[in-house]
Amino acid sequence: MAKKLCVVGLGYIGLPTAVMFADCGIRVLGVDVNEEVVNRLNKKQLHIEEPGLPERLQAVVDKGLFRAATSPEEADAYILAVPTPIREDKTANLEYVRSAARSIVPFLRPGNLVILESTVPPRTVEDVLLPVLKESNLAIGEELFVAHSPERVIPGRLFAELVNNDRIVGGINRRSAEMAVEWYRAFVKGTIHITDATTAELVKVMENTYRDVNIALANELAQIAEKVGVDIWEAIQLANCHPRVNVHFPGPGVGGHCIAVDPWFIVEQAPELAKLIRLSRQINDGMPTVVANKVKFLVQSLGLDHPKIAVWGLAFKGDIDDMRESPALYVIKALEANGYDYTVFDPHIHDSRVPKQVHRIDESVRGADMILVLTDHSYYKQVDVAKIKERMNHHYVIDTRHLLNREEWRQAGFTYLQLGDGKNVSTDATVLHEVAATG
Ligand code: SAJ
Repeated sequence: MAKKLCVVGLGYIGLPTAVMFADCGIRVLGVDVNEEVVNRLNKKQLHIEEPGLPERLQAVVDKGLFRAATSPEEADAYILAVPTPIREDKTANLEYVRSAARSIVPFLRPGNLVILESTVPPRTVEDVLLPVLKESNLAIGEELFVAHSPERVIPGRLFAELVNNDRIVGGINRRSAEMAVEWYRAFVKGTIHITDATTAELVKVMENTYRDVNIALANELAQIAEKVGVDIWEAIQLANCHPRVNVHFPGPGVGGHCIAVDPWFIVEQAPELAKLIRLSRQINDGMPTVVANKVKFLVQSLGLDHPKIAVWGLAFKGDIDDMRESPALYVIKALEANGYDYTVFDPHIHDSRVPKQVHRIDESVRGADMILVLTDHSYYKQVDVAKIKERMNHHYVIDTRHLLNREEWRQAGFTYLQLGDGKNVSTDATVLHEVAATG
């Protein structure tokens, strides 16, 4: 009989992971508290977008290797892939981890393995998960084996990364880690590194913190570049020619449920020591305001009484449909607070909760004074610039992502402003001045 795996949490990580195991011939039960998601998955309908997922889901449901349910069952191993949101006070809310763990306790049997994949503050396995699992009355580490193996995949390239990335497996003891490695061997081609659970927890949040701190540095440098008359995008390209330098890219802020959140999990454990980490979070969280101020400056320079802004992008990064913690949401709030009229166009997101969303690019720019690029979707690079221009009232672009072809837009008659571009701003400022003067 094929081995059976129960994956609790069928979101961006749990579902692709479950499908991946099923694809390897393992019988997988996916569990989610959301009944609608469960019903849809059993009908091979998806609630998330990820290249390769539709085909894979269809195949494993058809083969009878994957089904979804709202409660767990007995299995050989359990993977917990539930959200770990952050509270208002920036501490981790581990309630989903606790309730997922409680939900499997009645089904646990000697020899079972429980793997926590959710990103958590260091010590969560030891201090939060194990106390719940002890309620099974199984001897932890002898009858019940427990590991933390953080997911490290990037949305949009998830399946390739699930297979090819190295994986960290931290066990509460050696046997737990070895058992987890045996499971992941089913599809992981990267190296699987063994460590203890707490180290694995820190490694995961360290990786995202490294990225956050580096993005904060890029955002700070972008603002400095504007001040000293340098194009930050050119400067980064040149700096990165150095073999040991990898400056990250500035932008409207850091979104997603990982990089914008995980550094706080370190701050929570050592608030007095995590100074640089906290400051970096604050710099990145301040970027939507920096962007909104740019819009305000342009509106005021042009003397527009009723500005209309075409916002391009809701997702937190390019070519995905995820808007969790997206900086775009904060920029939009600021535009609203300033009383500006705007439309939002994102080819990947159709969400009725988002106000003023339009579903066609021509609608987004009709009567608009400026385009504000907030997400680096490839779609925006392929638009017909001349047609866009025809529909607009004034012709300005504020590109916070260095996404569009500046020369093409300029030649078409647009004034093109980029976040961090202090070199070309002077030219633009002259144009702004002229436009303002001629009305
Ligand atoms: N961003 C910048 N500048 C950059 C890079 C990114 O502003 O130079 C912004 C993006 O636009 C986005 C945010 O940062 O808003 C995060 O995007 P990302 O592509 O850096 O990362 P995520 O959140 O999609 O995925 C990260 C990845 N972690 C690392 O690269 C260390 C991924 O491997 C993890 O699996 C994922 O977090 C996670 O789940 O923790």
